[in-house]
Amino acid sequence: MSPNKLTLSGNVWIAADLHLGPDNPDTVQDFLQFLHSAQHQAHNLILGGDIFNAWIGDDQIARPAPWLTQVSEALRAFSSCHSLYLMRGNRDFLLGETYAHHVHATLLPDYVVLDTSAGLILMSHGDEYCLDDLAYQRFRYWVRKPWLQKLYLACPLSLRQRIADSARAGSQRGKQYKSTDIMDVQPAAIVAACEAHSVRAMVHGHTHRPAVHDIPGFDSIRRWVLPDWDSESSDGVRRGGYISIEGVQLCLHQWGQEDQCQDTGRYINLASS
Ligand code: LP5
Ligand code: MN
Repeated sequence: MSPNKLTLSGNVWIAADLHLGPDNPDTVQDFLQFLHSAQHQAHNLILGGDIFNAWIGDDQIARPAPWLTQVSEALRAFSSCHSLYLMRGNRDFLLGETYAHHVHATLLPDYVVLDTSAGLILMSHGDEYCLDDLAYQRFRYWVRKPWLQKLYLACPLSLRQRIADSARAGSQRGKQYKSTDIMDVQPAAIVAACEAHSVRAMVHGHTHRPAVHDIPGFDSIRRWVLPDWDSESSDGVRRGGYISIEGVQLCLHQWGQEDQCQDTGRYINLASS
């Protein structure tokens, strides 16, 4: 099996952009509830990046915060009799094999072609397709350098936390001056990725703009964007959801909204057409 191909039998649930952390207690509780539901309905669960709000290294599991203990125990309970897969995002690109092993999960590469009952689907976190966001692509270029990650991970956890907080603050400031367009995926990059892997469906997260899109001019390619999770807002509106793959049907589920379901038999299998 190629490292970027994953054959999944049975139902698949995919979620991303949970942003779990000490400042998001209600979102953590919603995720624990979601995992409980997934136990009874999904054979496979893929968490597609930005699982954590800022991951500063696997070694934090040596003395985990209570919220992380709760999440890790729930993930281990799920993976004790289901298949669990973790993909890294731009907030948790430092997730490693140690944590994956800790929760009995498989760590996925930055993109993977899922071979599912609904056909072939290209999946990634999605940040790598935001090519117009040059500041971000520069950031991504440097923080993916193994030597820089090694240098960072050699720092005390307290210093790593301060650096992460600084990066988060820098990011929040930077986004204030960016147009929403450049913080979305570049359609041409999506088409190129789908054609490179002979697939007609992509699932990604990162943009926090959940929807099902045709690509302009390429109506045979469909892009599914995963919901971001946020249950902390004072107005009580909870953001969140997931994509399910059952039989030949893909469904986008968002809290408080109608499910968007599509029978993928028509277009998804480029290889079989
Ligand atoms: O994350 P979000 O949603 O706010 O915005 C993202 C892009 N920003 C990022 C930065 C992350 O939020 C930072 C997470 C910290 C993780 C912990 C590890 C920290 C250091 C590891 C060193 C090996 O991803 C944002 C995009 C937006 O998505 C939409 O796509 O626009 O990109 C930017 O804001 C680009 C900025 O230039 C990022 C500036 C970060 C400051 C870097 C200083 C710290 C580097 C430390 C090096 C040792
Ligand atoms: Mn992201």
